[in-house]
Amino acid sequence: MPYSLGGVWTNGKPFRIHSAAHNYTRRRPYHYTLGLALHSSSLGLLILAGAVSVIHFDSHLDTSDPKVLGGGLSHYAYVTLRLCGPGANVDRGVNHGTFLHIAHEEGLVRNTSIHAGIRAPVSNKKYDLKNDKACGFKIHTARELDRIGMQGYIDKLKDRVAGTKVYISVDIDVLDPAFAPATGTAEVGGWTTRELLTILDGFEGIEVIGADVVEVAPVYDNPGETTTLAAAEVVHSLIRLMVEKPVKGVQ
Ligand SMILES: [Mn+2]
Repeated sequence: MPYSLGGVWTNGKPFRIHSAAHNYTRRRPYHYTLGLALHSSSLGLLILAGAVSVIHFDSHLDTSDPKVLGGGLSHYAYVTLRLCGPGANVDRGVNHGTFLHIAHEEGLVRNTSIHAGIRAPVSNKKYDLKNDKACGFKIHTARELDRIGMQGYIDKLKDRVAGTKVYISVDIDVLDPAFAPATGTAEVGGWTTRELLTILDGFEGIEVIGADVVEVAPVYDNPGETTTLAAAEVVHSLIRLMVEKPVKGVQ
């Protein structure tokens, strides 16, 4: 079953939280959620976070128009939306490839958002890329890292979200299958675990209001648990960002 960690600010009561994350953060005004989830679960956390810049690490865009890639509304996504967004229209084809499109329609995504690590093919290049831009995203491919270097890549991402509250969503398939084989829609040509961790550590100073790591499927992992080890370390980096730079104006 997919495994994920999400962390999110809420002004109200905290979501049910994992004891480890809770112990790590209870002296800070942060609330975290941990769960088992596909990427569609990020929508529930985004509803809690409000209008934010999304830094979306993934090999796929996940802004697909439900009219093109609709259907497959999962029970989990339905329940999440019912719990987190009483006003949300849940009958719109939420799935792990459309949730950012829905988030945009709900006014949750600022037009300062980013995809990073992208390399998967799109079904209709012209339409999908235009739609993606309309959803508020700028695309940075996985291979762009080879061209502009680590610091250049980090700087581009940080410049785009400067001055805004940021939600970081990490689909583990942003990593190359050599480093994260246990995921449902693996794409070759991705980053090493070290590269992703270095990018995340380079975000020091960003106001991270929430985060998640999704699409890890431990049942597909190898005996060395390569994927879950990588995911755990990504989680650690995300928590550190949130703890070290408290978000202003949130109690
Ligand atoms: Mn993906």
